[in-house]
Amino acid sequence: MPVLEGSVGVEDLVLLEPLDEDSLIKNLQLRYENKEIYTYIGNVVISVNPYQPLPIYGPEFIAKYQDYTFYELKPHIYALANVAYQSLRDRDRDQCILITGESGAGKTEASKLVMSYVAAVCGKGEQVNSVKEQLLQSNPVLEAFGNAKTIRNDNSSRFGKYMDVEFDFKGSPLGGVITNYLLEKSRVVKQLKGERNFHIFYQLLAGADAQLLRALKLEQDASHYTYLNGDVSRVCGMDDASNFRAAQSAMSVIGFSEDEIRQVLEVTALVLKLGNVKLTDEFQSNGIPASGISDGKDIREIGEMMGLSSVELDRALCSRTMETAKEKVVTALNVTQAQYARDALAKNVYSRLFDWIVNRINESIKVDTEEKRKVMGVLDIYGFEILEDNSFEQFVINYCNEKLQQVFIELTLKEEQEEYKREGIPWTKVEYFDNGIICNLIEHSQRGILAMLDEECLRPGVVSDSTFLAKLNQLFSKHSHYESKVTQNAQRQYDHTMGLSCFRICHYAGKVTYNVTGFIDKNNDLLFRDLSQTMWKAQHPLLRSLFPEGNPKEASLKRPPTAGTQFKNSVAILMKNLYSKNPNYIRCIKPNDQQQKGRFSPELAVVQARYLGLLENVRVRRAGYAHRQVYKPFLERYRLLSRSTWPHWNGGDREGVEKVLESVAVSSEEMAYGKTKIFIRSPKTLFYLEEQRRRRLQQLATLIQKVYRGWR
Ligand code: AD9
Ligand code: MG
Repeated sequence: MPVLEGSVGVEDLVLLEPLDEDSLIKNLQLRYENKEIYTYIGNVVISVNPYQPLPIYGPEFIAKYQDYTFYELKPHIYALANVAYQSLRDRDRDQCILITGESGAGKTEASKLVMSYVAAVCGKGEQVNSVKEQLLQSNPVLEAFGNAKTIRNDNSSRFGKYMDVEFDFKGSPLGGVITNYLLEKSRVVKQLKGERNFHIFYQLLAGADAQLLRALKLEQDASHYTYLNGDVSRVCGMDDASNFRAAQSAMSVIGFSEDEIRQVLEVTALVLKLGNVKLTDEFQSNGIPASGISDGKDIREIGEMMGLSSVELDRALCSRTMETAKEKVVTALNVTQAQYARDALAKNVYSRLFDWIVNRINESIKVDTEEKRKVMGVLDIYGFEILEDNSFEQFVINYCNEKLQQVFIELTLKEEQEEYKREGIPWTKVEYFDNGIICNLIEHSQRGILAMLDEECLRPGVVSDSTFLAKLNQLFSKHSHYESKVTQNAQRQYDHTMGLSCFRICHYAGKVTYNVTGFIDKNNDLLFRDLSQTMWKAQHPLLRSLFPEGNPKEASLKRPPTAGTQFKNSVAILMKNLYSKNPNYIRCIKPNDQQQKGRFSPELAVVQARYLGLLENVRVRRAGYAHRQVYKPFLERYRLLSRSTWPHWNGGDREGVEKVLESVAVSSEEMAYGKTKIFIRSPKTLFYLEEQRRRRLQQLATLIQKVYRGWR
């Protein structure tokens, strides 16, 4: 086999020669430059972001992929969606589609392609169409509230998303459930240079008419708002005003009432206005620093909209009540503390609003039936992140990616090897790295990093990020995947890149250095009780409902789980869900950092290929067989190819398959006979069989026509 066959390389990396990183990347590049953005590794789809609309989507292509089997047409996400949907419908196997890759690689677009494919092929009728519409319309709403322009992607999802779509026994959609993960709420109050806040803020200002703006007490000019970076209020090619109308109409399609939509916009406006509350230095009579609100207009308007007096709000923002067993002590906050409280409130209101929206969508798309359902899950979640400065967010995101890699290893690699063992087929063992040890380092319930962090957060006395780090250093001084300045010094390694407040984890995808500054605070994620109690007193029904813990009757002394524990728990639920399904993978690659069409940077791609474990994936796939099928259906499909098995065959299934493959002269190296299945080594052979079958069917059709004419 030549290295790069024809003008567009090989369509399945299983066929690559020689098999190394360099030829893998060259093959992707060659294909990309010929606008072939999809390539297979067996049944895994690699997708390289084209950054331009390609004429390979839409009804015509959907119809084509619906009619052919996986290897018969060019690689495509539609082919994967088709296999997943058909095996869900016809073989009753729940499916999940895991889409991974770094920011801007095309995950969200891929998930939309999967959804639109499935929506196009899965049943008809008024009721079914209305369910489809609701499921599809959840996207513009979640994108408005959960996406933002970042340096890497103009439409970056700032949350992880998993959506289960549920079908009836015929394969018609009934509804679904969306789970969201870790919205990047710090963006509400601060963005990097060149980045924006969440789209909805700009959409609201650009798209609301004068009357709505007046009702929400908003100025149209984005630069008026402290929480919106003045330098990038517009994104090239993005129409905020029309996206606003799309998001509003999507909310009503889903089933939000007009009143609910209005309340959602009011809360959004409130967040924006909170940022403009100016806090200034004040001093108490005893000279102790305090804070106050300098301009009364904003706080008055906010109070009116929330249904609170500005005195109450002022008190909640500028002071803190400490409760002891015996008494309540009110202390004044200095300006820095009050600003912190204001920003914490804004972040909390927004992230709770986002959760509320997801729940509200779920209420509308919930399936209200006891009948057995088939499920297809689609996961669009942040890829592995190594930034210049890595903090708590990167730590949990990378933890999630370790877990996904574990699913990949368990389900694909192990399953592959075990299947050969089960089937009694000789197998040369492929060495692969089992990342269980790293997952354990992070998640072990007593001795994991997350447990240590929780312990530190809950420990009485003076705790800080550095006491947390000291604890890690002590516990993991000998761990093969943990490093810090202290452990390095102990081993006389002198590494100038390691800061004093950092620790490093050797992830499966590479080493990442995390700065512990802020870990305790972010993990605690506590809102001063004064703020939640005040919000709960608000007359605004939606706002008030976002702070149930503010209700004095509900207020328990038990603190809510930390951010890290919540994340770990939701990842555990996700894993359980994924393990119960048949996985399908889409691995997305970003070809350049400029979001430009036609540019492929091999240096950038090779790093991503490593993170995604592509080479290892090909090696396992190649060590084995690309296709396998139980004897009986295989024989049924191809028995017309042999005179021994067609038109009648009375022997066993396996013998029948042997006869078929003998008669089409498939080389013996190309196949192996397992206990229950036939294994075909390369996709080409399968394609050849399909081609033979099609010809034979044509011959038979012509023959039948002749006979029929003869009769007449
Ligand atoms: V992030 O982790 O949410 O920041 P994603 O989701 O991986 O990221 P996204 O799907 O948003 O990336 O893709 C980024 C941009 O690339 C899109 O806005 C499109 O402009 C472009 N893109 C991605 N896939 C395709 C495609 N198949 N065809 C055309 C595409 N353009
Ligand atoms: Mg995305």
